[in-house]
Amino acid sequence: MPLDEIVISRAIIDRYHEKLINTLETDVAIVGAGPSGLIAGYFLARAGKKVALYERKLSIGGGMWGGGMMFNEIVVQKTAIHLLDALGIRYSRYQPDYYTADAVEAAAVLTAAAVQAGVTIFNCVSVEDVLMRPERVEGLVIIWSPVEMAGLHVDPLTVRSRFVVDATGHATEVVRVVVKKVPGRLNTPSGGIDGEKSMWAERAETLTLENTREVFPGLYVAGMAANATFGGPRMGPIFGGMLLSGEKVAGELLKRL
Ligand code: 48H
Repeated sequence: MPLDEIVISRAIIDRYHEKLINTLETDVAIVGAGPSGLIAGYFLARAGKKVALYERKLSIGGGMWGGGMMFNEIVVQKTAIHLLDALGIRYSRYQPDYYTADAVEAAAVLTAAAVQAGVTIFNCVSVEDVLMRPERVEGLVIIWSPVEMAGLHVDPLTVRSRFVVDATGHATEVVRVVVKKVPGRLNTPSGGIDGEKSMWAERAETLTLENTREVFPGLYVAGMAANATFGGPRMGPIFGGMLLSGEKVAGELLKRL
């Protein structure tokens, strides 16, 4: 039978439509497909929760692909090695407590693990606002990234979720929206975004984990966004804290779902 271009188009439209409809209401909506968002999604989906993950870029993996300054290797400390083992990401020991992994393998395997666990990933989709009921985040407002990039005046769509995770990295974009619209109400020392501090790897890795928590009812922060929100320092191209943060936020949410 000759291949029919219209069947090909119909197959894509039908299948994508199914994904969109199935995720209009979810347990958890994650914003940002960097290491923390992906691993959070992996653990939540593996526990049977319905998870959608929205990523502005065409590529999945956030800042992981580039390693350090585009030297595409990442460093992971011993405390997070169990996560590389769980996912099947290969690594080698560099010095006691310092392990390295190929950044491309890490991003690719993590992405595959999340999708195969059941996370529905929407790439090229930007989150521009939240669904808010008095004093609680209850979902997201989404738009095609190319629409956002072109500055077109197109209204977005809305998805509902029991919890939202801001895993947008340094930008901490979801929290920024909440602060703008409901000023001074975050669960941070200042009530606002305390802001990312300069490099201090040891302290940053510990604080990332501590700062991974609910910052406004219904809204959790994970990964670099957790430090940016609570005023923790940056850590450079060491990724254990990001992975552990994703694991932690999934664990916290599983207690509440
Ligand atoms: C949809 C969005 C939106 C939006 C942003 O930066 P990431 O890799 O995030 P983390 O926190 O998992 O990992 C941080 C790590 O990569 C890093 O930068 C480190 C360790 N830096 C240390 C240092 O010292 O510099 O991924 C976030 C993702 C990106 O892919 C964005 O495109 C995406 O979120 N994103 N997606 N809607 N509004 N905002």
